[in-house]
Amino acid sequence: MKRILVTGALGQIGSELVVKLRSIYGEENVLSTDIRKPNEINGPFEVLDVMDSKRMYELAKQFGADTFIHLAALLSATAEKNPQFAWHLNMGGLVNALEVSKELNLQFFTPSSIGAFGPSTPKDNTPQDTLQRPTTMYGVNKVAGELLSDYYFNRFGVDTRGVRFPGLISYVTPPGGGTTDYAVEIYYKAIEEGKYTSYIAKGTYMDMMYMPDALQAIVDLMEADPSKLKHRNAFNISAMSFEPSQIAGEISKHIPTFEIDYKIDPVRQAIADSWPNSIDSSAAVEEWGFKVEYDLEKMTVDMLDKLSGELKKRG
Ligand code: AKB
Repeated sequence: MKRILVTGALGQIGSELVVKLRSIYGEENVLSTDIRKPNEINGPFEVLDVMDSKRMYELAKQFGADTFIHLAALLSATAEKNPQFAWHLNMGGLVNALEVSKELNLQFFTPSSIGAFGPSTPKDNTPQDTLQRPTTMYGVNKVAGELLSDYYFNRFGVDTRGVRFPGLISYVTPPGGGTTDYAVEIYYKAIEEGKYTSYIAKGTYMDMMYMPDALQAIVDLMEADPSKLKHRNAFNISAMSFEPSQIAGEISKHIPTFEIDYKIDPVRQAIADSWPNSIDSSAAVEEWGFKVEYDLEKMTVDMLDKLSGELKKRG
């Protein structure tokens, strides 16, 4: 990776990934793009609607990109509200990005998700290669995306790579429209109000990861020796698996008066119930040395500390 174009760069992953990539590869070597302009522009930025394939091609060519990181997509709960639009954006944007990567010979990354699994997938320690019959539009998009990325590698030789992200937790940019978002909201509410009403039921386990580990995973996979990659586009990766009362218990160690109660959102609960409890990341460990630094305990200490500082700054 030397000249990197990122789509969806103002989203939850993109806003932090761009900063990390610029710190490694140089500010001028990372082109941040999004459908909207940021409040403040730091470093190279262009407005890009990923449905506009012509502009996407032109921007990548003008910038002299050698790497394409495609993040623009709707998350699971939003996709369920407007499945037709989700298909249009998630698949249309991905095909455009893969075509540009094929035409300009770019290395390519796009994230898949634990959402690529469904109710018939083995629930615990879900294997790397297993049944994938998701029941959400997001999941359908993710499975199709995994297959399409494999196809562009096998058919056209595009150096496509990807991971199945679990829920990502960070204090910088809140996620929008995901099923795992509760695990971010809970920290905001714990600091601001001392209590949280969870839309996900007690006992519902899902995989999660702290953002610094997710960003490092992207860099490590993109830098990995291609001859070692057997899976390429859909590596299971996870740092922890917990359910709402466990994260609440961890927060209570630092805010002893913190309380959690439950008001279940049937749509997001049904999505969560269709996903694994925990996934097996061993293929990622073996093929490119995937590792994490944060477990629930360490993440909670850092989240509460950094988010308190952020919220004070924001007033
Ligand atoms: C979501 O909840 O939709 C995402 C994901 C796990 O892909 N965070």
